[in-house]
Amino acid sequence: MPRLDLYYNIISPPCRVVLLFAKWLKLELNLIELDVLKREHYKPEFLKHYIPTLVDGDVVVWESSAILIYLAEKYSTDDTLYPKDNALRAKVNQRLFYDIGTLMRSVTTYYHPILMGGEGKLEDFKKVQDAVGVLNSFLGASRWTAGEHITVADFAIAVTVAALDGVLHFDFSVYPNVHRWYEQCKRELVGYTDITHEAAQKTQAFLDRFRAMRAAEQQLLCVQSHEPHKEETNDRGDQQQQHYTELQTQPRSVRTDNVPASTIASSSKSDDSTKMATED
Ligand SMILES: N[C@@H](CCC(=O)N[C@@H](CS)C(=O)NCC(=O)O)C(=O)O
Repeated sequence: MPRLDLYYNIISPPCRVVLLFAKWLKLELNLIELDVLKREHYKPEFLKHYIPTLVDGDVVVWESSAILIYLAEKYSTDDTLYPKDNALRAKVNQRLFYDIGTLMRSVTTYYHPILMGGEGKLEDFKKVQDAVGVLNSFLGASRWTAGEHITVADFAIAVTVAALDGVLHFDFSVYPNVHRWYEQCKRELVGYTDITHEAAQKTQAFLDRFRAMRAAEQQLLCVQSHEPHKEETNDRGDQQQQHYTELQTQPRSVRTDNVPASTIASSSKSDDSTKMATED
């Protein structure tokens, strides 16, 4: 058995995609958990900066879809997961790119202001609906997203749809094909319930920390704005400035303008085990 290191955090949807696919392939992963709020993904020993990252001997792969393809090509005996036939493979690739470039992007764009305590924009929600409508049409004539067999695309898209469910409580009833396929994913993807349940619990803890850090940051900004003149700054003021500077150098994900999209998509509030993330 090869040693496969996965740098990950279960609250991250792309990481869950890899966890689910590894279970399907019955691969044992050596899991290395990184805390993005502590900037652990910027430590010198981990130079890739993004999770999930897979290390298989000399081979390092990041981007969840690239990891799926790598694992399927190297470790699967089932050619249907990532077909060798050109036309079939093109269809699977198209589904994967649609997920990352359209569906997941629409979810994170809409959800970002909500995560920050505001409201999502109607025009962004319409883009989510359009993207789900496209998925519904993919699934109109086939059991899985790219045909009659499950492929890597189903793992990727299932986690995005689960985020839509868990975070946005999206109503799939007007997308019957998506609804049917999503229920099928929940039943058939090995480990789905356990992974989802653990993610929901940990995401809630992440959100609590995230909001506490943001509240502290805002409070300090408020204190600063009431300081009359810089020359009046005393020792206490210096300490506040230092604390503020430290907060500003917290992980990019803590800052309003830079919250990692996929982490966003993993912040939900329900701990229902059928939901992908409390997320997201
Ligand atoms: N498209 C990438 C997304 C990876 C990603 O954004 N990962 C987030 C966690 S969900 C991350 O590592 N963020 C760290 C950062 O932005 O500093 C994939 O599918 O793997």
